Amino acid sequence: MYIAARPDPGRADRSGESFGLTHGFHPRALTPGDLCRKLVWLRLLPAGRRFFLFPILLAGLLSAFLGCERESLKLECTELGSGDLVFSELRGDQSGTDTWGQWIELYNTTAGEISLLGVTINLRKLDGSGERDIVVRDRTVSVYGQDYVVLGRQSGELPAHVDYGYEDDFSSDLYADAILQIYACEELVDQLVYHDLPSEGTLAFDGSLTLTAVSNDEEANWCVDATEPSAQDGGTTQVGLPGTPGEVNRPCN
Ligand SMILES: [Ca+2]
Ligand SMILES: [Ca+2]
Repeated sequence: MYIAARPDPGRADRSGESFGLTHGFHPRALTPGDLCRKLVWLRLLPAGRRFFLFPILLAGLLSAFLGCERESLKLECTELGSGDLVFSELRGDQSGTDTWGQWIELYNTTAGEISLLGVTINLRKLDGSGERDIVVRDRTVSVYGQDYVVLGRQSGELPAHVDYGYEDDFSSDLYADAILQIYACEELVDQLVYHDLPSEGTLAFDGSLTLTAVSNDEEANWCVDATEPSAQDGGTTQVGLPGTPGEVNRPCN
């Protein structure tokens, strides 16, 4: 009795036809890429058993001979247009007693909700040193249209005013003078150059102006918000000059 070989989904050709379904099983030529993928899997087998030692060694040697490259794992990301998500307020290290912490506030300029999964904040000092990436790895973090989201230097349980904790990526103080960039799927979404991050309160885009990726490039549109906290800011339990995390900024004048 003839038993047709089961179609292997991994071997479907580019036209969508599956080997075995329409043509019966026809082994195709093994390309160097196929061989590399098989060798990578072989090298992932547990190495603790003597039985696997020889094939693993052979796979390593063959991989090196073929010039196999490890397939990179691609992080899921949200595709955004230029200016969809922009910098709105920064809170750096504070000179006095402070419990609010350091954070970066972003604003969704679009009408729709944006997932922040994979969104990356690139930080550099203005001399080019200290470059780091903060990557949002939590798929539950999103921001509604024309609303604000706060990335704070925290890990673990977050305070109420922080939506995502970035301390695992960047535990230093925010730089006093820096260039910050937002990337989504490796596309630049917004850029901000700032000087003199205050040690009392926040550096905030003028809340009386329309916030866009272009208007926030103008340093004259930013000012220090060192307003004393009110009861609504959680002033009874938090210490420091909070700025407006997650809220529209105060007007500069
Ligand atoms: Ca900008
Ligand atoms: Ca704000």
